Amino acid sequence: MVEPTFTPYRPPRIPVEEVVERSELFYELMNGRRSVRMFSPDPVPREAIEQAIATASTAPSGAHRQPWTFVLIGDPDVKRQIRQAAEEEERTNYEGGRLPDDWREALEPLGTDWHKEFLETVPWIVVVFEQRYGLDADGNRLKHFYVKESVGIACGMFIAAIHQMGLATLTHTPSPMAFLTKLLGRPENERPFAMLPIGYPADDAVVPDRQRKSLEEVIVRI
Ligand code: IYR
Repeated sequence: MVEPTFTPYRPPRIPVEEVVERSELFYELMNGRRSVRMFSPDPVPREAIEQAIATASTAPSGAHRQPWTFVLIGDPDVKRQIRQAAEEEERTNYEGGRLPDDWREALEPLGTDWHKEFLETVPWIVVVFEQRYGLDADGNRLKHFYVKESVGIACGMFIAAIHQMGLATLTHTPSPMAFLTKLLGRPENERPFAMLPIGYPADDAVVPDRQRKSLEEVIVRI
């Protein structure tokens, strides 16, 4: 039996007169984010991406197990291998008939296809792995809880951290992603969760002309 221990939590208190304005400012910041597929090759300091990973790792997680690993890739050769493998899978999806009709139709407005040039253009790729269970130094298994929920929240925080630096990313899930486990040499307790290419958007970047649901469409007040 482990006794719980507690430590004081005293974040600076924001006066109630300021909370609405702050909620608006943060909304404006985040509403300016778009998923980007057209990147600039301009360099981005490694430190900035590592700090964003540190931010992501502050996410809440089931039983505080933090069941995530972030693989940070800057090596052009590894990026090329990732692009090749991702394009091979996506070519089978788009041209080999592996995409179900309803999925193909849902993607049409995005104008995506099997070409993933951006995987080589970007200065950085982060591949997020979920740890289905923990492994200690002796190889003993530690149970993880709410793994997908925890890793999803961490990815959301990572995406927000990237956006607030004025950088862009794409939540990319080349399907299936199993090739990433082998290519990046990850252990058997980890599964690829998402791939996030990161860089400045290209000067001539465009994004699909799509609107977000309004607040009224997503909120239920009781
Ligand atoms: N993984 C494919 C297809 C794709 C799937 C969804 I869901 C998207 O929102 C966009 C693309 C690809 O990356 O092209």
